[in-house]
Amino acid sequence: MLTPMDVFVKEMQNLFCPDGVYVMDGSQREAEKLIAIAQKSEIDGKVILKKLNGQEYPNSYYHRSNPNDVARTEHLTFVCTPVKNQAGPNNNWLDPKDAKEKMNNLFKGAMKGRIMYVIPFVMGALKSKYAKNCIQITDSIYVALSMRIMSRVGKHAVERIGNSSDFFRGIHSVGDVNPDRRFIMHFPQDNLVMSFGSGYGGNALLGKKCYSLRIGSYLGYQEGWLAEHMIIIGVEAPDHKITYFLGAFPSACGKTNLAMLDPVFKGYKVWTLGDDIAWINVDEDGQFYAINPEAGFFGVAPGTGFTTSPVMMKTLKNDKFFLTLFTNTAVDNSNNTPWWEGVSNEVPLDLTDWQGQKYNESLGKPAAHPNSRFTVSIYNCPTLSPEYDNPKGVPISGIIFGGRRKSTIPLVYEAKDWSSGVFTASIIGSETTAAASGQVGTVRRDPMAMLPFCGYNMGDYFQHWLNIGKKAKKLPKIFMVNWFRKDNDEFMWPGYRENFRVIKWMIDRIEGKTGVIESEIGLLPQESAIDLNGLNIKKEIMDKLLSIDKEEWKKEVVMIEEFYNKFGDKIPKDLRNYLKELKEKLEV
Ligand code: OXD
Ligand code: MN
Repeated sequence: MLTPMDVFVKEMQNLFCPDGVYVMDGSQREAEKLIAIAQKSEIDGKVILKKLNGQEYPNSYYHRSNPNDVARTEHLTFVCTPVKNQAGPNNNWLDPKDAKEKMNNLFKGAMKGRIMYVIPFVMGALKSKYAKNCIQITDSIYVALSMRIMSRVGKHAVERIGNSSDFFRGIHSVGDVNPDRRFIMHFPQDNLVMSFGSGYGGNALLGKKCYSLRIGSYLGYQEGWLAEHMIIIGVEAPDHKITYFLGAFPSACGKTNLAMLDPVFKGYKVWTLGDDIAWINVDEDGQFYAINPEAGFFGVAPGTGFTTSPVMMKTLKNDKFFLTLFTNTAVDNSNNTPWWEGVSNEVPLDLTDWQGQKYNESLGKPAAHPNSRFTVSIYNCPTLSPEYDNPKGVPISGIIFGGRRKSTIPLVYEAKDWSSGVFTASIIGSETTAAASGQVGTVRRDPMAMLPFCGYNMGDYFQHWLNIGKKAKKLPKIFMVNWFRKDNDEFMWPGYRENFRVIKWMIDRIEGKTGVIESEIGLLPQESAIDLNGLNIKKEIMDKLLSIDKEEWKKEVVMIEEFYNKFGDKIPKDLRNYLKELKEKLEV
């Protein structure tokens, strides 16, 4: 008897016409075999994987992508719901029938001369009732190997799926990596993603943004949970009490650094549970619990170094897991190590840039692509929380939202309660970065840091957030932070490890140890409530960091209102009321 999985694989084989089919079992032997093949195979005249210096970076390999395929392509990403307004103005939309026809035409025969890899995987710990079963099809060995780092691939997933037809279907082919024939199509109602023409992480590792966020957020909407673009950390105090936080920031705002923070204060420790995605459930007691569905980090390399991100550097240099990948960094030929801006102060003399050319610093371009990445197992992380594999997840006491803003947003403030916290998160704006193709540095609204990842109408999503708050009994506190405020083009707050000072204040708030000052936008720390011991920062700067500039906020509310208006009456009444109140307070 054929299982639904067998039927799916057969269907894919008939569609793609590959030379062979390989079903991944997740074994060590398989890993060695695939790595060996990737070292011998070429794409566009480039070997797929090159071994790096194992003394410096154990089990590490280098991959150079097609230069046209280096970031997520939001303009080519679609959410295909039966009715357009279900996808909302936050998504590109196509009719599901048309989208499937388009994709099937691209897929037809696309794997001739190639192997079709079948990747059974689980997002979440195998024993977790919150984990989900998935199958991805791909013709990219780089994608297949990356999935072995980022998720739990192999026989256990097949066993978990068994005879069920309830699994995510992710169908992927790199095609000819032509941006004119590149599409990432989501079908939330069918638990299905079709992706063609890109090998880039966010477009091709379908368990990540595509499933765990876009499809996941829709499943959460249906099933009563949340799939969020969030880190998960546990902060251990000197008395060993651990407070768990979630943190949502738009791409490349230092989320990964925060997930691995090395606190400035003695006796504190940050335990890492995840750096990108959290699935949040409310348990029988009404308490928020979060799991990280992923098993690895797909992090931005530039800016990662021993001073700024010591834990990540140790993760990259750890030899626990069998494979770490570096994509589109430069390579220092003197010792065959990956190199990127920020990993060392000096530019190596004999450097090959991310496009394979001898690097010439005088041309003023970076050697590593600004969105060059490492793909590394979470089990390599020296601060991995012992609770990471806990099937239930960890109980959440605080949610930190943030954005990258030169002005307007104070260093930190707290929302009065859950629903005003939902409002606060719904109005996040952030300057765009290199993680997505397009203009860098302009402010765009990015509610909950989910704008590119919410798989349904964001108006409905806001309502879902409000509803979840009603379902829970013990609600986490909601905070908003901005590490990036500038004065005369200089960052006012030192950031990095010093951010822990703000987190410590949050713990004091959660434990009711310190009061607040009410402002137009929320609750601000009392004078001297943030521990600045040992930090040389002027009082005027601190005052400015924690001040509200009404004139700036008056401009902000205009942008917020414009954003809200795109969603028409889908914006929940409560949120409209908060905006109205804010305008009144600002005397707009
Ligand atoms: C990521 C992103 O890659 O958010 O995590 O773009
Ligand atoms: Mn992300």
